[in-house]
Amino acid sequence: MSIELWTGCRAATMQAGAGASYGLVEDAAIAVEAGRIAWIGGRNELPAALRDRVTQRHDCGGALVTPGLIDCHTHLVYGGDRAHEFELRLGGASYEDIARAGGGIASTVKATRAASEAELRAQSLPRLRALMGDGVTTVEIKSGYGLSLEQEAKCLRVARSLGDEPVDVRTTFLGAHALPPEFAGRADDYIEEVLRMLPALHQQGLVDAVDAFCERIAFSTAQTERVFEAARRLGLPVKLHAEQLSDSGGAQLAARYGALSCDHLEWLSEEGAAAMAQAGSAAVLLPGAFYFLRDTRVPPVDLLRKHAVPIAVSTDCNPGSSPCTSLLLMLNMACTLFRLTPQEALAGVTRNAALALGLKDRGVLAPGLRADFVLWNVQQPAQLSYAMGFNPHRQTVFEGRPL
Ligand code: DI6
Ligand code: FE
Repeated sequence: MSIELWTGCRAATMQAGAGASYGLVEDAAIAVEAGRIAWIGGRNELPAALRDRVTQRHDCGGALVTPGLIDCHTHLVYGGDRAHEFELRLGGASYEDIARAGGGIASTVKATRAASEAELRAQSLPRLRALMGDGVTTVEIKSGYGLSLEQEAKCLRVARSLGDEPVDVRTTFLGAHALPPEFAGRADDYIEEVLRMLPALHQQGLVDAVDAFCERIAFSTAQTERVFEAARRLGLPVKLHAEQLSDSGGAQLAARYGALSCDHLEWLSEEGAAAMAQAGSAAVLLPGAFYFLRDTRVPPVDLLRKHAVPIAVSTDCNPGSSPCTSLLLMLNMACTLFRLTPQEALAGVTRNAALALGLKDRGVLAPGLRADFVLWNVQQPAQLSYAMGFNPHRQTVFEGRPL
């Protein structure tokens, strides 16, 4: 097998263990074989046996190289937009007021159901491409705007089809996102319906993980638990939208089911953080939603640090609470709004985002892992968090293939 060699760069490997460092390698070389990293280290230390097999060389021109970015929480497949609700909120209405009045998620459900599969794909693709332009090589996409078997299947098929692009798409079934209008006042009946949808969607190969929105405007912990039990029966991992608007103990519940992640967490308690640490669940922080909803309650980052809960950062790309398609901007907001360090923020969109998706083959630059990496026109990794709205992306390498 031939080897391609990338040199002329500094590499932020993001390998854990080196304390609060980025795992920086100066004057690095990255050897790629069959879409995987065969070797990474200082250029002068490249083993001769590998050097002899190099068939193609790439000069990175002094770029900083990081792992491909991972956006581990998005709802990017949806129809329409909610600019009008943005205007209503600017006029004084709250996100919860709008949801209770039948707007919010319900209005996106209407637009999503009305869109054909091709239309939905056409509307979603520019959002995905924007993320890819920020160096994203893996993206998680949730369903949750279809809310019936047929419509959820449509959304998940669109999400899967977006994987034709040079990006790895992971799909999450979020049937328990909101109550569809035909089930108004019958949340328990709708949960029964979700329990019927899940095995069918799983059988169609459309589900990598299962999520729920556990909140006073969505589903209770008891209802969430029924969904988690169903996921467990199918051997599917779970995640949870937890403690976004109130502390309902969702994190403890998710931890009992070994959740890959709990997401949002503005109202997370210490008990919740401890439970997550014990279960090995990642905390996915979503500064875009915090910002867009003008939230004032910052997630308890100190508690997460104290209990050594891995912190991930994501766009939460969705039409209602975070119409955001820039993961780089989330780095800045995670630092500015939540006081993450730039190192924590970058780990949050690489190493820890991989944990939040249960993916062990990416998120750091190390031998044997996927050769997904990004060349940036910066010197210091902190520059990626520092800039606002400036994109220093130079090139993405996806499974060893320069794009
Ligand atoms: N939490 C969120 O932030 C999004 N979904 C969720 O469960 C918001 C979805 C929307 O408003 O359309
Ligand atoms: Fe979300």
